[in-house]
Amino acid sequence: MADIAPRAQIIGGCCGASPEHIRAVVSSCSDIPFLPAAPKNYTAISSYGKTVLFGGKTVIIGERINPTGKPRLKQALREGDMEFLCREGLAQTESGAQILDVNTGLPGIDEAAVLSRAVRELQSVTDAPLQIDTASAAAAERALRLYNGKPLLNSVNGKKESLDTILPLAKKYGAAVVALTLDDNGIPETAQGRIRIAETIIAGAAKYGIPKKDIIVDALTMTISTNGENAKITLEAVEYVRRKLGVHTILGVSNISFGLPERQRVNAAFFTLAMKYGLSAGIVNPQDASIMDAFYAYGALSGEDANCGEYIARFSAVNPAITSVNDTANLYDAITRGLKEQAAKAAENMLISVQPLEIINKHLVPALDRTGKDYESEKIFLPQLLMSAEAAKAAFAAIKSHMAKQGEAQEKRGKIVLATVKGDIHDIGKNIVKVLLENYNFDVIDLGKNVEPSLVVETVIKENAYLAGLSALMTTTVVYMEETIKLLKAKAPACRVMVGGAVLTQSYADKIGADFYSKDAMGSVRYAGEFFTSPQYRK
Ligand code: B12
Repeated sequence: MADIAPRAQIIGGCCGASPEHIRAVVSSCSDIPFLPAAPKNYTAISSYGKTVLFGGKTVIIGERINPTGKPRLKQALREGDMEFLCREGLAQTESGAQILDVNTGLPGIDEAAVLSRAVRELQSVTDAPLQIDTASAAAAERALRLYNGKPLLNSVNGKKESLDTILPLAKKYGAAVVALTLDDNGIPETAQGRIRIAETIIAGAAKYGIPKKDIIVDALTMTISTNGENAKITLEAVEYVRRKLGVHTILGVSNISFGLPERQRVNAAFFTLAMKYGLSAGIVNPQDASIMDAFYAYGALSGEDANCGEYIARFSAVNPAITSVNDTANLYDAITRGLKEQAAKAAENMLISVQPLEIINKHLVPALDRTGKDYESEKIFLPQLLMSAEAAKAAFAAIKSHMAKQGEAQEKRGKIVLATVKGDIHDIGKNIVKVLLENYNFDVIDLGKNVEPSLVVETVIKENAYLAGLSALMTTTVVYMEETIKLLKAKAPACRVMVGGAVLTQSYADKIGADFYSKDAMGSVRYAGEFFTSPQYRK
């Protein structure tokens, strides 16, 4: 930005710099005058590496990391399942969220501990700035302390206790703060009442040295299902605060439709109106296509989106994947981007005209290969890898149910014990093998993943199975494949072993004593078919 001085103001050294080095730096710079940073009038929220400015197009804040009305998120918070939170965060930024709201308030959990963990984990996987959303000052303080950047603290309100505890925290950690227009008398039923509270908070903040630019007023969205004036009251307050007080505004949009059917329609219309009235930031569900459609259409209509460029990019045929959550993305794209619902839908659509195996070999596996390569080269990280795996599984579930419908009940053609070996939790490939074998009427006993060699052997003996299939995906786990084969040869010598998995090769399979190797699942069907009809196999 033009008014940021293009020269270093502070020079230092990190853990590798010795005292002599620092001394030398200080002495060589001592005659450079120090220019204190000039105050700037931006309202900005930042992460370690990304800044979001308020005042241009309405800022999209993702609302989905908030347990209210979300049983799956509640469960994740109770179980400390931070991967789920990270996935929610990444899915929202993928859909257009610029800031993520993080609210972990739930009865019976240690909110301070969970919120700070959530902040730590989220900021390790996304560079989207966070809005720390809590009613507890203790939880806010812990989270603010470890946050990397300038956070948005949600929230302070007009009650004395809130002003006295939250504002000092915001000042101490340099946070911008959301000001809720309610006080000891509740939520005023007029725009004027809410504006008065906003003014009280702004004045209170000034006493702590918090400038107006760091206050973002929430004039509170109340549902129109209880009072037809509610939208008007909120919008009038938004307009006044933004235009007359010159202070930024924020609203949680979805509450407007509480109690109504087809809520997304009302939400989108209200969001459009609010943007027109001066809404600086909306806390919305960015995965709701109607909300994002309204956002892009408004940008084009208001002229904020120059030449309708963003609108066209979103809706042109070039980028069909994001036109709407309901639209079909192509399968490869949906898997690499970790979009579970789209992946399932894309697979279902493909099944109309493409054979299941072709979908697996030409779309599903190559997509996972791409993700694997991106993971290896650190273009993506574990949460994204997990999201891709989830998307692939969803696509495969659709393929599997399609195949089940087509399969006919026939006499079983032989029993096969199947497992992903010890230490390895990759089971997508093994599950494909299983479904194909079952589809060809083999009787599969699936021991799952991370299976001890001894369990494979015990099952083979107990079930009197003459064929075992082992899968391994990592260089660190093929050793257990070898161990399992050795144990099988010693304890159940009549049992044949077929192996597969991305890390294996024919020569390695030979080296570890496997009877058959295949680079794909169909090979297992061929081998099983030959084996169960061969003279070596006696029922
Ligand atoms: C999806 C995935 C995951 C998912 C797994 C989800 C699941 N439920 O399976 C998650 C995110 C959980 C995961 C975790 C990890 N992963 Co991972 N993962 C992958 C990825 C991207 C795709 C694997 C996959 O499903 N491929 C698609 C399936 C269909 O292919 P397939 O398994 O090879 O199966 C086909 C054939 O091989 C054959 N086949 C398979 N089994 C069998 C068996 C028989 C009998 C036969 C005949 C044929 C056969 O048929 C199948 C269909 O054609 C691979 C990269 C890659 N390209 O392989 C990395 C990869 C395997 N993962 C890797 C790593 C390092 C890990 C982690 C250690 C990461 C971490 N730091 O935590 C953990 C491992 C945890 C553990 N202990 O196992 C590395 C392994 C590196 C190595 N050489 O050892 C890879 C190669 C990524 C990379 N390039 O770095 N991973």
